[in-house]
Amino acid sequence: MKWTVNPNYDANDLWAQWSTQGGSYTEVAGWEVDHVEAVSLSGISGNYATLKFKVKDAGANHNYTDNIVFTMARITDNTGTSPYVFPVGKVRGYDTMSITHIPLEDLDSNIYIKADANSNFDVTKVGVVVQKNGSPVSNNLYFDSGGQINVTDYITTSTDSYTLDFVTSYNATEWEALLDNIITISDVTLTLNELGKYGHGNVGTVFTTGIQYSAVDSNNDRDLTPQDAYNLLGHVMGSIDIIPDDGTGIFNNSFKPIKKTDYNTWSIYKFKNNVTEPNHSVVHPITVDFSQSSYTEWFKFGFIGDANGSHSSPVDGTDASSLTARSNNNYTISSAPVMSYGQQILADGIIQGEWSTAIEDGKVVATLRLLSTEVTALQLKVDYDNTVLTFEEAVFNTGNTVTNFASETNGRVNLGSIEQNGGEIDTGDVFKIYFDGNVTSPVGLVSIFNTDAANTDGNRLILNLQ
Ligand SMILES: [Ca+2]
Ligand SMILES: [Ca+2]
Repeated sequence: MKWTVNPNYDANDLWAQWSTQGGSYTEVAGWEVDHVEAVSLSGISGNYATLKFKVKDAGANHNYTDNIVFTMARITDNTGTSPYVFPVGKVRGYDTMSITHIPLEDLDSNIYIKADANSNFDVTKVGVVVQKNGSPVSNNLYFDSGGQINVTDYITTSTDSYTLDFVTSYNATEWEALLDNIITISDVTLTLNELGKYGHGNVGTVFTTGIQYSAVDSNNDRDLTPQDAYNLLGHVMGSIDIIPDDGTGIFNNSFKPIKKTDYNTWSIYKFKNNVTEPNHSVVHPITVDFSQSSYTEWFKFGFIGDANGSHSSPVDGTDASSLTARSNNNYTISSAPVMSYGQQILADGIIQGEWSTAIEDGKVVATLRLLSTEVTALQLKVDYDNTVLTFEEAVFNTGNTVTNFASETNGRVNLGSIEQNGGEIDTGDVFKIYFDGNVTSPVGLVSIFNTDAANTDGNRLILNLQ
C-alpha cells in the first residue's frame, strides 16, 4: 500500500491528510503501511514511539528519507470534558522526520480575520493573502458570508513578521461598476451640506465621523473645503477622477480596510488636528497574541468618496450607521424597498418619477419625468445596447440654476443634475436621452443601471420609478 497525498493540503499537514477526505492508499508493490497509536491518562511527552526498520537494500548513497513517510496523524487532548482534536495545520510532519524531528512552536491559538461590513457590500468578494516576511504563504482567502476567515494554518510562528494583503475577486471593470454605486450625487450633496452650502446653518454638523472626512478629503490636505466637494462632484459627473493611481490598481486605491477600533475612534477632531491617520492601506501587519486560545483581528471597510456611508462599514457609537436613514427610521436594509431594477438602498425618503422609452422622429428617446418637489440632485446611469444604438445627446429641463452633466462610456450614459445651493430641480420631463438607431421598437434596448437623488437638506432619497 502506498500513500497518495491530497494535493489540496501540505503533505506534512498530517491531520488535514487524515480528516479532510485526505490522502489515500493504493496497492503498490514494495510498500507497507503501519499504524501506531497510544493513549495515556497522564499525558504523553518526549519520544512517543521509535520505529526500527531492517534495511534490505541500502544501495549506493541511498536516502532513507524517501523510503519512510509519515502519512497521517491525529492528536487529541483530553483536558476538559470532551476530547480536543488539534485542528488542521497543528499536527505536522517533516520531510526529515525519519532522521530528526524539529517540531514547530507549540502554538495553540486559532486565528481569525473578521469584518463588519455594510450590508450593501458583498463581503465574500474581498479577502486576504497571508504574507510571512514579505512572501505569500496562502492563496487568496475570501471572507465567508459571515465575514470571517480562518488563518490559523498560515500563521505558525511567533518570531516572523506577518501581514494581511487585502484582495478582491472582482476584476477592475467590476470594481469600477461597484464604485459607480458607491460614489454618487448624494455623497456630493451631503458634503456640500456639511460645508454649509445649503443655507440651513448646518456647517460642520452634518458629518459625524472622521471616516467621512477622510473619504472626501480628495486633495489630502486634512481640511474639508469646497474644493473637495467640487472634486467629488467632478468625479460623479465623470470629468475628473478622485481615485489616485499609484500603479497598483483601482481596488488598492479606493478600498480602505481599517482595524475596527481605529475605524470607530477616528473622529472629526482627530482628522482636523493632524493625528496620524489609521492604516487604511490594503496591507496590514498582524501580531497575534498567542497567549489567547482564540485570536481575532477585526476590520471595517471604508471607500474613497463614500461621504454618506452607503457602502462603508457603520461606525459604532455614532449615528453614522443610520446616516442615510437619519430622518426616516422606518427603513432598515431588510425592509428598504427594492427598486424595479433590483437595487435596494437606504434613504431618507422616496420620490416619484416615471421612466419611459419611445421612438420619436426615428430616434429612440428615453425620458425621466420627475414628479416630486424638493429634489436638489438627481443622477441616473443608463445602459443601452451599443451594438444597435448610438448615444446622441442628453437634453435637460431642470431649471435655470441647476448644473447638468452627461457623459457616455462603453454603453453606459451617466447623467444628472444638481442645484448646488440647495434649491429645487423643476418637475416634469427633466431628462431626455436621444439615441440613433434603425429600430422599430425601443423595447429591451435601454435600461437603468442605478439612480441616486438627494433632497434640499442634502440627504439621500430613493427615486421610485413607475
Ligand atoms: Ca481637502
Ligand atoms: Ca455613497
